[in-house]
Amino acid sequence: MKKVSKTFITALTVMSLILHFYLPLVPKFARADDPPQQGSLYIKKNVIPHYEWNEGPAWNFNILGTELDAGGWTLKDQQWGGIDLPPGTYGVSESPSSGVEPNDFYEASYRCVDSPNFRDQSNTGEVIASGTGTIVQDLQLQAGHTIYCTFTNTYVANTNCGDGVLQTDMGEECDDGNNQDGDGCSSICQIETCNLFFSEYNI
Ligand SMILES: [Ca+2]
Ligand SMILES: [Ca+2]
Repeated sequence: MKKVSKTFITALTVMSLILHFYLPLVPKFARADDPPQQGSLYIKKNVIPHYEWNEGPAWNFNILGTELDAGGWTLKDQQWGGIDLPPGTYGVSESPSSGVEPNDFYEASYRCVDSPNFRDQSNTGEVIASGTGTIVQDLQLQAGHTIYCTFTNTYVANTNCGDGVLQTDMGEECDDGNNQDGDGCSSICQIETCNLFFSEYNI
């Protein structure tokens, strides 16, 4: 009995020593009520008129910031991406990715809101940036906040194709004064190439 007590006391001592030296080394896990140390940035793509889900052209989005180069996403109509970032100043730029034809023209605009709630997907809050174009800069992201930016592209038909004036800035490769195919300049003002067909058989 005496031996057991000694063993027990020794075990208690060892346990106490372990707890005394080890516990301070255990990392402090964030509790649910701890304020977030980061903010969130959400980007949504909006194309008018809308496409079916996962259809239509795509755009590349890049996030550049003072804290880090956060990369980006490729998004189609109604798709969105989100990322947690350290507080800092960020910018977002978009560029056509795939499926945007040379004769497709889109008026580009953006609108960013700042919400004091972390990972807020409601797309509501104070408007901190809006305008035309494909680049937004100087977004001030605060810890615990969410900045939600919507990039809208509205399709605009090129009504200048067929007016006989070459407008390369509207994507015209040619303009022969009409909107007909088969005459070397297509109905959407793209150069038509001749297709030569050869018989596969020797008759
Ligand atoms: Ca033209
Ligand atoms: Ca033509």
